[in-house]
Amino acid sequence: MVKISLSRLRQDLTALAHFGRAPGGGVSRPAWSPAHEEARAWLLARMKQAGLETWVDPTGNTFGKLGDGAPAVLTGSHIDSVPDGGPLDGALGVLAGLECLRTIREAAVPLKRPLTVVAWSDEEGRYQSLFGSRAFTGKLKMADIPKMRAPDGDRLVDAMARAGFNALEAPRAAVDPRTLAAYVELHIEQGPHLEARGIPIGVVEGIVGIRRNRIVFQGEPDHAGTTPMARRKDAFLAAAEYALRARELVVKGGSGRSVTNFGAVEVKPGVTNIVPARAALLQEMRELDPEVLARLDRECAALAGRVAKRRRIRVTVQRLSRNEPARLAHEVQRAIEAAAARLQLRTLRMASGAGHDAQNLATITKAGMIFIPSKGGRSHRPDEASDPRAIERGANVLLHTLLNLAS
Ligand code: HGY
Ligand code: MN
Ligand code: MN
Repeated sequence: MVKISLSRLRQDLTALAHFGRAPGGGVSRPAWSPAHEEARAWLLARMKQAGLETWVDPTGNTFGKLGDGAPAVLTGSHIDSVPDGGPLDGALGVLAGLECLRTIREAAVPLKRPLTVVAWSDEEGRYQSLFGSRAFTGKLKMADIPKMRAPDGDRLVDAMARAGFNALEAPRAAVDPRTLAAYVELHIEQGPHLEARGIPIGVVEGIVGIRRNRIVFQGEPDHAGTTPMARRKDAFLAAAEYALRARELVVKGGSGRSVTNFGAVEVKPGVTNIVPARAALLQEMRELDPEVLARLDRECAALAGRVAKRRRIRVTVQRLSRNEPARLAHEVQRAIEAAAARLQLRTLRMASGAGHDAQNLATITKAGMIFIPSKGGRSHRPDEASDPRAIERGANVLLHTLLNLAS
C-alpha cells in the first residue's frame, strides 16, 4: 500500500516554519509580508522539485499540479499565519498535500483525474478573511477591495503591491466550477475533541460561519479629575458593559455551540487624565446554523444601541467580514472514511469551530476536511503541536482520500 514519507514531510514542515520565525519561537508570517513571500518562493521551488506544474493566480493563490486536464481534485490549505502562531496551522495541509502528490508521482499510481495542491492567500484574514479562496470561488467584490485593511490600518492594495500583485486584478482568479471534481483539506483540529476521545482522524461535517464587526462607542472627552462621575460620557465603560452583555446574549441565546470574543480594543484619546471619548471593539461571533448566526448578529447590534442610549452616547456597528457556515459533502466524508478504514484508523464525524477555506470551496464543488488531534487542543500560539505519528496518519488518510477521489 502506497504511503507518504514522514521524514520528508517533517523536513518540509521544519523548513517552512523558519520563514517568519518569531523571537519567542512562534511563527509570524502574515499574508504579503516579506517572510510570506519568501515562503511562497520556497514552496514553488519545492513544488517544481516534485515535478509539478506550478502557477500563481492574481490573488496570490499558489498551485502545483500533477497530471493534465480537468476536472481536477484539489487539496491544500494556507501558508500565512496569525501573529506568533504555530508551525502546523495551514502549513500541514499544504505540505501534506505536496507530499501526497510527490508520493503518487514517484509510485506512478495511475490517476483518472489530475491532482492539484494549493496554498490560499490570507486565510487568517489579516486584510480579508479567507481572501484567496473567496476570490477563487467568485465571491470577491471589486468595490470592497480598496476598503480592505489590516487592524493597523495597512491597506490590502498597498500590501499586495509591495509583494508584486495588483489587488484590483484579484477577482480575475475566479474559476469555472466545472474545472473541479472535489476539494479535500487536511488540518489540525485546533481544539480538544479528538485527543480527549483518543480518535486519530476527524471527518468534518460542517464549518462554522464567522461574522466580524467593529463596534465604535462615541462619548465625550472630559477632565478625568474635575468631571463629576454622573456627568461623564465614558465610551470605554459603554464598551465594557456591551462586551459582557453580548457574551451573555451569545452563550444563553445561541445554539449552545455559539461563541464570541473581542480580539481587539482601542480607546481614544488613550491617556489617563482624559475620560475615554471613543472606544472601538473588534467582535467576532461563530455558529454552525446560519439563521442562529444572523439572529445573534442582529441582537448584538440592538444591544449595542440600548447600551449607548442608556449612557447618552452614540454607537456605530460596522460589518468587517462575513463567512457563511458550510455543510461539507457526504461523498467526500465517505471517501475520507474509506481511506481511514483501509489504514485501520477510527474516525469521528465532527464540526469545525475554526473557519477554513473549505467553506468557500464547498459553495462550488464537493468539499471535505480531515482533522488530526492537536496536543492539548492548543493552536494559534507558539506551542501548537501534533504528534508526528498523528501527522503521518493524517497525511496517509489524505493520500488515500485523494486516490479514492481521483482514480
Ligand atoms: O480563525 C480561524 O478560525 C482560522 O484559524 N482562520
Ligand atoms: Mn488559523
Ligand atoms: Mn488554518
